Amino acid sequence: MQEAAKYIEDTYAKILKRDPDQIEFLQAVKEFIGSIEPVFTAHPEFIQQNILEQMIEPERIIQFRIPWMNDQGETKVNRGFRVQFNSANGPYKGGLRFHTSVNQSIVKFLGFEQIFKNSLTGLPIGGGKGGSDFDPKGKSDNEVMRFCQSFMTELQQHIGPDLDVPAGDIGVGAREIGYLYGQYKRLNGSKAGVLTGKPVFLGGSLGRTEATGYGVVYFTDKMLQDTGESFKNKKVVVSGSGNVAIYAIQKVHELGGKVIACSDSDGYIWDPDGIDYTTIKQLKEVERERISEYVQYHPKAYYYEGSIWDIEKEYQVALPCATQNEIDGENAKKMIEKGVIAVAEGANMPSNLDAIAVYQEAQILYAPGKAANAGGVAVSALEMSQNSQRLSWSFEEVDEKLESIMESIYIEVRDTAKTYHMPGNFVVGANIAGFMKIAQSMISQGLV
Ligand code: NDP
Ligand code: 2IT
Repeated sequence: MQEAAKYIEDTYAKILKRDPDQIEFLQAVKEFIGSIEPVFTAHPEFIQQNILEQMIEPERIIQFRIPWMNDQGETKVNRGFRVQFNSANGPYKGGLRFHTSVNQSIVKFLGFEQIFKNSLTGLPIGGGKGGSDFDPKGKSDNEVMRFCQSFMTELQQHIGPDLDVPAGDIGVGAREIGYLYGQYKRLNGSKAGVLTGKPVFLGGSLGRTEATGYGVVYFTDKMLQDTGESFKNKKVVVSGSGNVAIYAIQKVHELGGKVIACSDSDGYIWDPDGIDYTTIKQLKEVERERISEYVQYHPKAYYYEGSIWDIEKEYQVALPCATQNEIDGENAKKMIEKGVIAVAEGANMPSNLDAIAVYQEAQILYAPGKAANAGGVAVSALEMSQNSQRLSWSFEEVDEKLESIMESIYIEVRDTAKTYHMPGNFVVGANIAGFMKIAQSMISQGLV
């Protein structure tokens, strides 16, 4: 066995022993280390400095209790987390997720992915992630506000504009960020740069709401164009109907494609006329309703219970924008049968390892989340710049910068895959390109 392969295998065995129950985290690490052997072969100093084990172990994990009171006057307790994973490239940066499934494994997998994603943006941000097992669904605005205040009362001592800058993720949008910022400000005074994704009148950036969805479509468009294709007349399936999905749908339509289906955690809708994103926006952002309601407004559409990836329609582009592990090997095979030529991940780790193997075997275009969904965090970093300069850029300026960042990421990922003799393998391209900047940055700072 080569030295690099053995080093990587031994390091994985160590983390498996340390955290055998952290299924999602182990999966994210496994996907990553599957790509990096050629780098360790070319750079023995990375082995000598044990850079992989340093990178896989978070710098710090904070876990805390969040007591809050519901509208009936009952005391509830949730668990909060912040994983400050890697600060080699700048302040910890990454979202907060509020979902019943949140635990240490989930925040660690998300934080680990975030390191490489943030590195790919080329902007000076480290990697972190946090959240809570609180479920905002069905809660009143007042309950969400009290929860956010309690969450921030604890979190505030660990974050800051130059230290750790959270943002949104599943279950955390402008409403939650507003409440979190209000409580931070009450305790620490006005420091807009401590959170991103803020409502615009609190110092948020124009274009941040749209950034992840638009970004994934910009990335996909570049990838399609490189093979002589485009979104024109393509049928597209987008999973989810939240922040990322809504703006992905809007941008696909702007570029001439037709999104025929989208979903929530209960089921999916199919609309032969193409999904009307303004209805989804109203249902999900304003009314906080279920996707099944869509058919009340669009009688030609159908609602089906179950996974969107069971859809029995032909389509060419899949944009998973819901959650981790929503696509398994069987779903991936079905996609190929239905005519899919490109998959680009708006969500983090939506395809499990079997699904990725199916895409690679079928040689379709596949853009992993850490590259394709980096537009959200990239515009978050632009929001940090605007906050520290105390100015705000127009929507068009931000959107232009976003598109150019997504293009640069695409080119870097594509070219890195070629350099390492695996042209078209964007998993390898994203992992290696993201990794190199962090590894070099960590080594240049010595053991810290
Ligand atoms: P939202 O909370 O706005 O929307 C999430 C959507 O996914 C909802 O439609 C939700 O349905 C669905 N969903 C959530 N959990 C599940 C599940 N277990 N099974 C099926 N569907 C599910 O979140 P975002 O749009 O912000 O995030 C979506 C994905 O994109 C996540 O993976 C996130 O990490 C990733 N991401 C987000 C970024 C951002 O800027 N917001 C940036 C980069 C990546 P329901 O309402 O029924 O729960
Ligand atoms: O997964 C992600 O990149 C996000 N949820 C966005 C993070 C951010 O800091 O904007």
